Amino acid sequence: MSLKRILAVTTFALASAVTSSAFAHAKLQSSNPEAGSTYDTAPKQVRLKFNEALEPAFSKIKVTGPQNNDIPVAATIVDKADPTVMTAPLPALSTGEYHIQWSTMTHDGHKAKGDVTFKVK
Ligand SMILES: [Cu+2]
Repeated sequence: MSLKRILAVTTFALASAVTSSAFAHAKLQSSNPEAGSTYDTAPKQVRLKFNEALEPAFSKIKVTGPQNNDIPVAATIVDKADPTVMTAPLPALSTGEYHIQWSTMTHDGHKAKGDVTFKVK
């Protein structure tokens, strides 16, 4: 093979590897509170379930409240028994709209983030 040919093959292989691993990014499968839901009783915890194991050091749940104010969340915990789940305890929430902003990293080093909005009656 010529050097040019080797380079072309190598580049193609690398590009394929990058493309296939891109599908392995963490995807949120379910959340509690659920996106778009309104609750009569304020939820006491955020629980997010992903399709892949999460890196605890890079996994964080942030919550903002009705006035875009930060809602203090004591800690984000990646479940030891099921590392596809992260949770955070919630303080007492009053009426209004809340945004959960999550960020994480899977074992392949890919980062992902997203948010979930819910309301308390
Ligand atoms: Cu990935």
